Amino acid sequence: MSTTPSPGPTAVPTPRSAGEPDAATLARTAEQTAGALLAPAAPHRLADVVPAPRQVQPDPTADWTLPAEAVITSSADPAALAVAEQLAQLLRPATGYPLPVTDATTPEPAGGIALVLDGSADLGAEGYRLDIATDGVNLTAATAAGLHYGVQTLRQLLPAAIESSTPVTERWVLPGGTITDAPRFPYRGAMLDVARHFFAVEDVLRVVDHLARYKLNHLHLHLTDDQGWRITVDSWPKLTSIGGTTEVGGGPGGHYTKADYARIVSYATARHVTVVPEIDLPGHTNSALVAYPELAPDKIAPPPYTGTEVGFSYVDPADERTYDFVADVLGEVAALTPGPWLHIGGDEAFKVKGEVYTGFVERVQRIVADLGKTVVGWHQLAPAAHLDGRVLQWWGTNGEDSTTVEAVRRGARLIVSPGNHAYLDMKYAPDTPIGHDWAGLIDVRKAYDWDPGTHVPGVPTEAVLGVEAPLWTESVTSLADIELLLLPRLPAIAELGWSPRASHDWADFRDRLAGQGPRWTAAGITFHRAPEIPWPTGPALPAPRDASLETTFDR
Ligand code: TNX
Repeated sequence: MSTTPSPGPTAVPTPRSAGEPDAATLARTAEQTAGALLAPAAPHRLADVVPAPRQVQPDPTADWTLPAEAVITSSADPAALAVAEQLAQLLRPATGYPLPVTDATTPEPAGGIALVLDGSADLGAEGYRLDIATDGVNLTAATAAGLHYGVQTLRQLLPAAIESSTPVTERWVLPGGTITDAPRFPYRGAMLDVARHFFAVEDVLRVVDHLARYKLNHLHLHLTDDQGWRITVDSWPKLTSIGGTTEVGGGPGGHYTKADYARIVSYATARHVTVVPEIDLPGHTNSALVAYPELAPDKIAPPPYTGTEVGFSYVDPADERTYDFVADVLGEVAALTPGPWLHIGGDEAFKVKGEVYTGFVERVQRIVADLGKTVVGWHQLAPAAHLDGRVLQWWGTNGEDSTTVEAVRRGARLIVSPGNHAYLDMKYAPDTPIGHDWAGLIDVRKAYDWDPGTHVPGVPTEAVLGVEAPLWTESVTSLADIELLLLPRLPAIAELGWSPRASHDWADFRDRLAGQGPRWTAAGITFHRAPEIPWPTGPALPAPRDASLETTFDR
């Protein structure tokens, strides 16, 4: 924490010299004047990061201010350069600085930010080391992913105004010291249900941004459900032309073309987020049955469904045509999927029981394996035979689950999404305007205070691949709704996935989380002002740059 006292309200003198100063001189004068007046220089500590870093060594003598002429250098590797360019894009709007990006073959200019890929650095596949010193910033990682995570940390260490989309006058100080960081779990995700309500590509990209900000690395898209089918399948075109035209509440629905979907995947990939597509089978399939009645057990098209009940629909497990359908759909989805996972749902197929259900799942699991992908499914898959690598997504609300424990004993790994802690569609409080409460209310503390590593009794931490926060969208109709339910709980789940268990501390988390509020405000992001979080009061942003010439600073 800087000890520089705040100067308080002070009038900035209007610069006047012989002749009219040009715009550049005016801007520079304003910046210097403001730089001298704005304080405190480093309003937060090196440890004020969400999720909490593994190791933080502050050096209060080593604060560094980003100069207007700073250059970002990067190892010549294209993926590292891409991270460097993203860093520049994050910093340019608010600073107004040019921040050119160059590869490391050019001599490193003094006082810049250097991104260094160093395979010999003992930082793991996703770790990084961030050194902030008086002569500049060095970010080191073994992979571009590690650099990306270091950039997210660096971003949070700058003043909140860095989130502004237009230039503001601010001293862009980073607190000095070293952060050495790496995640606890390899799988850290969130799910967006685009089936109950459809969301435009732009909305999904914005969700990817929120994930990336908190070092989450998987976006699970729930692409199909009773109320709508959202992804083009060329070999079964009516899935979208008919099945895609409905949603909860009777709205128009919609679907992603393959080009749309590829755009989501490439945007996510560039932010080190792996997309996990889910085709929910054999239940949750009414929209497919409307389009193709031949898949229905009675071969009669059901009416389109726009309500919110679950568990009534299923594709016919006794008809070979169903397996052609599954193979075609999963084949086309796999072809759009660079990541290793294919999620096959499996939840709430109440009308497909016992051996018929497990037989169906076992066939679908083999189809996935033959496509070279790894099966993920809701934990209802547990009784089906094990298949190498298989991952179960556990969404229970009661820790006891002997069927899942047995599946883990046979080799399954677990993604933990407890309905009563990680479900982002649960209300925060009785007066939350949207959301459910079937798994209880989830305030921020409830979202934070549990341990994915030990949550399911009998499942060892080594079998836990990670954690995921699902957002079901029966009651969610807009981007603002999505953000209201995501923030501030998504960072809580992100911290459970990333930070070492030893750092788990509600009071400390609450204070660090509070510091995110002004960032969201500055970025125009909706969030729930949870009453248990000490959100800072006062303006989120300093004055816009132009106004700094004649305005009064009141900070
Ligand atoms: C249960 S969780 C479901 C979803 C609903 C959700 C509402 C799970 C695997 N299935 O179909 O949307 O509850 O919270």
